[in-house]
Order: sequence, then structure tokens, then C-alpha cells
Amino acid sequence: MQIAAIIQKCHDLTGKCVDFLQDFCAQLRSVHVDHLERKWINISLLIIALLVAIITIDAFFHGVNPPSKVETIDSAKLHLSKEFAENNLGVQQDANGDIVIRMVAGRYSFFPKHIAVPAETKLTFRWVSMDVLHGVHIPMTNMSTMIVPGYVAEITTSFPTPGEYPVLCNEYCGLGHNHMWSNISVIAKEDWLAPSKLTANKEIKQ
Ligand SMILES: [Cu+2]
Repeated sequence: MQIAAIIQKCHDLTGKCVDFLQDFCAQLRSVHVDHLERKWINISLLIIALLVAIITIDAFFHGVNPPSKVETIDSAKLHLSKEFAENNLGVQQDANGDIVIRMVAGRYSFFPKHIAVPAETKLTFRWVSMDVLHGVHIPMTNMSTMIVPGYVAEITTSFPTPGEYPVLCNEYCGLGHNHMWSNISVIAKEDWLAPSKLTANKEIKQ
């Protein structure tokens, strides 16, 4: 009985929506739109469709998408947390060969200030903020995310070619915002040396 009632309600609702849309379209058709104006409306809609298509393609093929999980952390106690204590910041390679980079953003710098990573290698960046909202952007990569206090922002990326890459804050965070930057040296895969301190990520997270 209950299911039948729900189906009937859905049916009624669909009918109402169809009626509303038909009314709306009829009203739109009755409005006089100049030929030139209609042309520009169509061009604007085409531009919007093009931008949506670019964002969709980026999301699916270049891995540009918002963080998909929520991981919280106490920003006021980062130095006391095991994972983001000063000794654990920077590049680390665990026993499986996975590379994880832990960085802290704070007014007005990224810590550590400089890191070296291998090219053409999957890298997992874990970012946290020690104070206010920051952003991180590395041009020519998919690295662009907000670093919200109280949350861990995790992004996986790789650098196709060796070189020097700037790391920029792209969220206004205070008077020194325009001085908030860091840089990453990307070294050819065969020349890169893993940091001597090999710590299993699992151990750190505990
Ligand atoms: Cu900033």
C-alpha cells in the first residue's frame, strides 16, 4: 500500500513538473527576442557549454577534481601530531617505494621551503594549514587546491619533465600573501636519491 502511494505521489509530482515546464516554455516563446539578441544569447550559451566541456574533460582525463574525502586534523597541534611533526615534513619514501610529501602552509610560507622530487613518478602530496585558509598552485600540473585549516588536503600528481617548479599560494591569506611561495626541484628519475630516512607511512599515521 505504502509503495503504491509513493508511486502515485511521484507520478503527480512528475505531472506538475511537466506542466510547469510547458507553461514556462510557452511564456518564453511569447516573449519577443530580437534576432541579433537571440544570436548573442546562443553565442553565450555556446561559450558556457564549451567551458563546462573543458572542466569535464579536465576532471576525467587530467585528474583535476575536488578532494573526495574528508580528513580532519587539529591545526593548532600540528607540531604535536605524529604525521605533521617537524621531523616528518618533506619527502618520504616508504618501504613499498611510494613517495609521500607532507607540507605545512602557514603565514607566509610553505614548510619545508624547498623539496626535491623525481620526475615521471606518482607523488602524493598531503597539505595542512597551521593558521588560516591558504591555497596551493603549481603551474603546469594538476596541483591546485585550497588548504582549509582543520583538514588534510591530499593530491596525487606527477611532474613529466625535470626543472624548477614554483609553489604559489592562491588564496589571499593576509598582508604577506604575495610573498608566500616555495619551490620544488624536479630531478630526473634516475638521478633522484630517496631521503635517507625511510619511514613507513603507516607508522607515521598511527
Ligand atoms: Cu596566501
